[in-house]
Amino acid sequence: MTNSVKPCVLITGFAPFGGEKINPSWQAVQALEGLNIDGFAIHTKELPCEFDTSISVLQGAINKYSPHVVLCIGQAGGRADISIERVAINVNDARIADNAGAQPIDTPVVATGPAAYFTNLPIKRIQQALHQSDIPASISNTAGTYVCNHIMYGLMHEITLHHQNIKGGFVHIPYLPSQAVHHNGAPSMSQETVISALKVIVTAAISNKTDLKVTAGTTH
Ligand code: PCA
Repeated sequence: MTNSVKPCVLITGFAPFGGEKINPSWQAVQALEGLNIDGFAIHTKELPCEFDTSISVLQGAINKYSPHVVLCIGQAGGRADISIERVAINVNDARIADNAGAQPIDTPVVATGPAAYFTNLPIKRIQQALHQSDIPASISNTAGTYVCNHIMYGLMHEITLHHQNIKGGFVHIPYLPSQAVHHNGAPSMSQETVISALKVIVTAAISNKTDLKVTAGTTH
């Protein structure tokens, strides 16, 4: 089953959706294919922006590579910084149809699953490492209710059931400048900065240190 003896990291990005021509997550993620970061090989996979198939495509890549760390990346148009997701909830509530035309409303991701899963990545350490690299980043307490929340819930469910040694989580990124020009006033981040951010996140995720006890809490 394991065809990769060297330790590795699996990073996924999504296909474009919602009328966009590109998805900045896959644009950045594919630039990391084949890199080696601190002895970990980087493998990448583009996931379909579809409720029905995204989790099985992710499961296929996990089974293929047996990664130590799985990082799923997605576009969050309108967010201004790298947003490190803390939690995924067991709800699909689609504002727009996905790329297969499906628009689930208030269905569970996993019928028998718990209400939510937390990431097991050291999110505060990741945030600190990004800030030390001068990259704006924050902890997010909602990954939304669309395909990104769906994939994060699916990932953490898979880890909980079958791969408890894997560290996994989800990161949302802003529009690229080339997208933001079509969304009046929307914030953006350059691809170069996003690629640097992904490298910083991988380094922090594989460091195997426990998380920091620093607040990233909000009062509203
Ligand atoms: N962003 C969407 C789905 C795919 C993506 O890149 C989301 O935030 O749910």
